[in-house]
Amino acid sequence: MTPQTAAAKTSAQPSNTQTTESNASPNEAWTREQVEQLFDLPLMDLLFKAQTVHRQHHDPNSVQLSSLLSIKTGACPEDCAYCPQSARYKTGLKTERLMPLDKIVEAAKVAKSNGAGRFCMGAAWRSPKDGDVEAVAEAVAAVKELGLETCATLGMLTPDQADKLQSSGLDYYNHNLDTSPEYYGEVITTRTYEDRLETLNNVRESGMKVCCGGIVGMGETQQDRVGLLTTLANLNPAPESVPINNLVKIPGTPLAELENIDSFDFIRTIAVARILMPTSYVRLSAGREEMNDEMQAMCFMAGANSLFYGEQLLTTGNATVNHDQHLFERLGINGQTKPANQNSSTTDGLAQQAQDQCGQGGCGCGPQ
Ligand code: SAM
Ligand code: DTB
Ligand code: SF4
Repeated sequence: MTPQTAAAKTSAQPSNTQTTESNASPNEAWTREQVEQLFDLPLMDLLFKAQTVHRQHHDPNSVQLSSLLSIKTGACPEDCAYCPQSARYKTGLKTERLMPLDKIVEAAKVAKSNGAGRFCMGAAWRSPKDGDVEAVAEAVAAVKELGLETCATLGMLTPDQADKLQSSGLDYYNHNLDTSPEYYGEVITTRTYEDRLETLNNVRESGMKVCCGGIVGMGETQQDRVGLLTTLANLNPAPESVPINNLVKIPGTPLAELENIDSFDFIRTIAVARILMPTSYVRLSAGREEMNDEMQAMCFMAGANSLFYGEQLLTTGNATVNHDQHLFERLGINGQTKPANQNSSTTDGLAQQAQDQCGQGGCGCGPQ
């Protein structure tokens, strides 16, 4: 199935009508050729274009902060070749049942006190049982009470399950397409691209916002990145949140020994995502621990305006809060400490605190 037909399954209308910097005419879906032309631009031209689009729709010095918590860890029946949580690979991961409500709320309070605006709960399920959804819905309501935006990623959902989560107060549902329709079968065989599009449709129909992106650095070609981003951009509407993950290579998984993707190819992927989905949040997601500060700054330049924030992703480490706060301070970036619909506030106080600690080696990045 081509991205165009894949997109057509979930959307009646193309989504790029809001773009002003696009090569596509209004009311036409993005074509692969147009997206390929963006990828082929000289890097400086691409960055300039992406930053121009970014400034038309967003505060260029503001970054949304989402914290993650794995609420059910490992023992997943799926075979996603990148994933430490698949029961098929020996990754040494300690499996955990669904976390009790009080522990989830405790973690959400810590995320909030660190400055996160959104709390995302992840579970290693192929698809949750109705009882699981009930339990997560309770957690969502409790986290929402704290004044945080809520997000969950639990695997495939039925329409009723999506409705249940929506009515508990879930703002976003994360379900990634991961890669192009063509490359997908090389990475996952236990569920199809169409299954994923169906869940995305159920989420959209329920009224929740869609968080959907993918992973780069899985051995895919530029054509596959074109295919992923074209499919995402042609969902209608495009996902409100687009996580772009750089593969975290986990020993024991089939993708553990791959070469790193060229840093500039990663930055290009962020820039093209920004141009194709001008109003979406584009999240610089997994893989930041391996990126230096200059690369992250180039990703912000390319239009990334959201981060996973906190010492842990789901099962692997992330950049530390102190390091991020210090980086924001050095770049003059405001971390959005509140949901988008509340008064904006910055992390200046936290940044000062982090800089103090950072100078003492507290975050591991050392004095600047
Ligand atoms: N089990 C659910 C599912 O697959 O939909 C939810 C959790 S799953 C871990 C969420 C997403 O994390 C995956 O779709 C993938 O995009 C991302 N992810 C998992 N392992 C990763 C890795 N090693 N590197 C980068 N991203 C990864
Ligand atoms: C997403 O796109 N990336 C996050 C989140 N959605 C759930 C997960 C990244 C996981 C990285 C490997 C791990 O920590 O297990
Ligand atoms: Fe399971 Fe999700 Fe990991 Fe795939 S990505 S193995 S579905 S936890």
